[in-house]
Formats: sequence, C-alpha cells, structure tokens
Amino acid sequence: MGIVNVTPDSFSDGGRFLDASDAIAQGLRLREEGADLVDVGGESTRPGAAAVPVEEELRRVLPVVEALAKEGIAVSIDTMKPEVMRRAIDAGCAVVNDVYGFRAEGAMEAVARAGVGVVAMHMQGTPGTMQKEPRYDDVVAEVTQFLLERAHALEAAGVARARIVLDPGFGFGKTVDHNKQLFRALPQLASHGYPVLAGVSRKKMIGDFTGRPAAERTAGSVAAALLAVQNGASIVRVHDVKETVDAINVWMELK
Ligand code: 7PJ
Repeated sequence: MGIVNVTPDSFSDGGRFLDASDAIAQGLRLREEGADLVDVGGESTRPGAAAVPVEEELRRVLPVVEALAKEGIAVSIDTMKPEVMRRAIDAGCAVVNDVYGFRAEGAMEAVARAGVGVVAMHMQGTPGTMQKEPRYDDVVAEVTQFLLERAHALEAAGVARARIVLDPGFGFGKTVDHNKQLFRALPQLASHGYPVLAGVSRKKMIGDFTGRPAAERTAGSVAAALLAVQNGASIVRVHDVKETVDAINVWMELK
C-alpha cells in the first residue's frame, strides 16, 4: 500500500488544482513502482495534528480518489469520517482505511452497504492526545482484544469477514516499547485469520532507532516493512514503494 497525502502545499500558490494534480501524479507513480493499493489521505493524523473539517477533507481527497480509480488503481481512503467514506466510495475507492477503527457513529454502516474492503486500526486516545501518556497493562492482549471486537462488530453490521483487515496502529497511542511488543506479536495477531496491515514507514520509531529525520528513514523503513512481512503482515503501508517492493522480491527469492 503506497501512501499519498493530499495536504495543501504552502509553497505553491497554484491552489487546489495543483495540490490534487501533484497527488494524482504521485499515485500513478506509486502504481508504476509496484503498489497494489494506493492510500489517499486528506487529514493528518500525526501526533498533535488539528482536525480537518469534513468539507475541506472532501475537497482535498475526492478529485484524487476519482482520478486514480478511473486509471484502474485500487484506491483506499484514509479517513475517520463516515461522510468522507461514503463520498469516496461513490468516487470509486475500493478500501476504507480507518485509524479510528470504525467507532464513529455511522462508520460501520457507511462501509457495510458498499461491499468495500476495510482496514480497522487500533488507536489509544485521539490524534490530538494519543502520545501524551500511552498506558497499557498488556499492550498485545489489549490491542488484539480491541481489533477482534471491531472485526466482530463489522461482521455483525454486514461486512464480510473476507473484507476485514486488522492493524495494530504503530505509533498511535504507543511508546516505542509498546510498538516493539506489538511488532514482535504480529505472528499472533495474524493467527486469528484476518489479514494484518503494518504501517511503520518513516515513523518516529524508525527515527529513534536510526537517529535520522523523516526524509532519511527509507532504509530503516524498508527493513521494518520486510520484517513485518516476515512476521505475517499481508499489507505494508509505505512511502517508499519501489525500494520496499525490491526488498520483498529479493527476500522471496532467497528465503
Ligand atoms: C497509519 C495509517 C497506519 C493505517 C497513518 C503516518 C501516520 N493507516 N495512517 N495504519 N498511519 N491503517 O503515516 O505516519 O499505521 S498516518
């Protein structure tokens, strides 16, 4: 899964059209580089990020979803808002990726009707507060229990089991130690029969292990993605598609 962020470029005075056309070009490039899915997001969920109003999020993502879907790309929409889910599905997206795990009122209904794939992620708290003081008695047990509960709720709402992907949510209300425990527990999480998605690309954890800023975390991110696949992840959400695909291809030949 390649990542396309659609956020206004403060260095461009070209306005929304340029923001959208940059994002579309990026999505096309990621497909060429080997992405099977392109994840389009218009609301930053980085720690402390401000919420984006629904109309603004729609303005950012809809032209991009529509254009990429028309090109035959399998698009996922990274959103927590049922209205954005519905409109993105109408615009052709195939997967809804919700870092809030479909807990918003109406979110499960928005995806159940449509027959799209869903990614349910675990987050403790909200993006505004989640990194303040993450606490768990047993992070692996609690995240697993949450995800299985969300999967069962989605199934009860009418989402087919085969369409449900689970994601422990690295960095979303977790310390580095919590992330490490969850990463090592990926095989157990995958053992429940739902495909698992891992998103670690360029995250703070990679910076902590390498001492590098976000723009220089490619090698660290590729290493983590490869290990996630070895640990049972079916999907890895990455910025550096070309490098990650090469690494996985080499590993598959040599393992
Ligand atoms: C994730 C995500 C993730 C899923 C983001 C970032 C923050 N969706 N959206 N999993 N992370 N499913 O890329 O650093 O880990 S946004």
